[in-house]
Amino acid sequence: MSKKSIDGSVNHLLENNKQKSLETVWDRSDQQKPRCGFGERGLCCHNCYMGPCRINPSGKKPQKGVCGATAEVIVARNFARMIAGGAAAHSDHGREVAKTLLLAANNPDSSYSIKDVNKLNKVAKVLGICFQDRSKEEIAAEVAEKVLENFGKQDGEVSFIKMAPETRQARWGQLGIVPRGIDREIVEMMHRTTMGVDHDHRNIMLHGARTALADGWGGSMIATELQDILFGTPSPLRGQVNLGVLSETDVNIIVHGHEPILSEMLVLASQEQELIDLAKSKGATGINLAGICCTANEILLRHGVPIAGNILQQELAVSTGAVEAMVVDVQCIMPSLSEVCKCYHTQLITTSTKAKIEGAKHLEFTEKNALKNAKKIIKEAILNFPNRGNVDIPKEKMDLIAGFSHEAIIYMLGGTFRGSYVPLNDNIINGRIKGVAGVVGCCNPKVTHDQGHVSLVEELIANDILVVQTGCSAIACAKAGFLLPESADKYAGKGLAEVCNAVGMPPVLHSGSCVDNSRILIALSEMAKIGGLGKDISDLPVAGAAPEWMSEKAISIGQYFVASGVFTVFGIGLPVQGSQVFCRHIFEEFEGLFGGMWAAEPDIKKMAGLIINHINKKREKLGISKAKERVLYDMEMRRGLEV
Ligand code: SF4
Ligand code: MSK
Repeated sequence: MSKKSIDGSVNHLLENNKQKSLETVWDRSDQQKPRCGFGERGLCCHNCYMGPCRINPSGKKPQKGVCGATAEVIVARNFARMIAGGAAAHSDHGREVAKTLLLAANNPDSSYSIKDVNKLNKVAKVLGICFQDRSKEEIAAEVAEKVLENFGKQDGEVSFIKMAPETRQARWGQLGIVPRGIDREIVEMMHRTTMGVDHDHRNIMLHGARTALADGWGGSMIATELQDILFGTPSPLRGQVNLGVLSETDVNIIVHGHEPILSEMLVLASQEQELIDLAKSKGATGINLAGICCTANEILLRHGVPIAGNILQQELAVSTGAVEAMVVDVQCIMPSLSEVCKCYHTQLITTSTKAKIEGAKHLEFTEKNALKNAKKIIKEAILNFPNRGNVDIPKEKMDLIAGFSHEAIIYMLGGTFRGSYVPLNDNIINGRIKGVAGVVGCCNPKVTHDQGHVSLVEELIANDILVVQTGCSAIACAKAGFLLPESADKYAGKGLAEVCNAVGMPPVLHSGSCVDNSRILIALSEMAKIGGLGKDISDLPVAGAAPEWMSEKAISIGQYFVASGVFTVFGIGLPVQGSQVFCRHIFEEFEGLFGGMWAAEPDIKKMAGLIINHINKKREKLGISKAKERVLYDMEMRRGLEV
């Protein structure tokens, strides 16, 4: 049997689970084979009950749905609805964060407070809110109210759009796709794609771009910026990753999902002496909090809390027998957890009114009862410790450095006095760094777990491309050891390694969770604004990739990257390949519209080749592909590195 993962901890537990007949995501993925070819190509429509309809990909009949919808209309509607789903998830997250900031500002007794005043003032400035001679609570309340308006606005534009380069904003204006209000664009996307409305695939995708921009420059950016205000802007810190972070002697609690509103409170509660004493009274040595998925990235970046694994490791974490409680909020939580938990003592605890699971214990968590309920949850876990049976904790774990918010990248590269993207742009112009790639997204049991992320990143850094990561992709590369400064000498090309060694950073920068892809948008905007690499994001030698994607959120992220001017390539496949007309539109025609376009490439070597070629093409266009080789590593440049 071929290995399901390149991660030894996964293969070890899968082997054990097979003997126990414990079903996991890989078994269920196999049971789905052969998959529906219509669905895989995006050719199935069930938007009304004259259907469901499908288009025959061989060219034979049927070539239209009952209503007359063609392949390109059906594919476009399905793709656009994925964007709407992803944008809704990220933006609803952003809304909860904004409500929490408002609570922290208005209620001094709440469990939340304003941690990063610099970031608060910065955001207030972008929003046009006065921050001089005012209390941080006053400013925060106005910031929260202003961004909350962004969700329900009918006209105008969402606030953070103005952080994009002017040329980019002008392009969006010409295309008529500046997002007006976040909820409005998502609703309109659903309306346009319901039966009998928008039947022009190009027009559908223009609004698809607008909806995705409402996510990247709206909901996701609100989530990231306001989380930084509430919980602190990440800066580099050490942590550990993989199932080996679970403890044989502590009470293990895993927090899984996306919103740090919950996980931050669990971090606080897990440090309460009273609860640590309770854990000891039950025979444990202490409390060990670990994370899975994006909420893990959030608390890793701000507190160094260890990460137990990425999305495909959630069932396996339970099957170690060492987890007293799996606490979940929203997104990427498999309903199968309930079945797996039944085979062990693990208590599955749901916390969001939006996300309940049959068989789980529900302890409602709101921003109003936050710390009190976090303590209650931790106590549940502690009381479960005596029920623990045999444990099988894999030995695999790896050190890492995370916390590269765009502010931290500026500081790393430029120091306190030269804090800007100038040194990064300089190093791209002089060719030590060839370009930057954002490698992000999920894992998918259709392909060998983690392999796409790790192989792609290895290839890119070897070619002097600086990699910025988020989500499960960052966790995969952390497990492979790429997130350590010493990996520069081991894996990076000579030029990239030289820059990394000069500033002490890894060649792969962990920037956070999926909503934190908005950090990458801000970083790219800054690079464009600084100068030397063109005027727009689409001029930069940069690219995006999601080698093992699976979620609607990934499609929304991909589309906002493309609409922001970034060449973006997805692995595995895209559910659009049933229409050549639609493929031509997003793989080719998009470049003329947005300056960025989609690509789909399941072969990771070829994917790396596409990215490297694209970056080289941009370098050539900027006139920096030749000159740098002649002046590489001269004394002046060496001095330039001493930042
Ligand atoms: Fe079929 Fe058209 Fe209804 Fe879709 S909207 S199910 S293609 S009739
Ligand atoms: S979306 S990156 S599976 S957590 Fe954050 Fe979920 Fe991981 Fe995609």
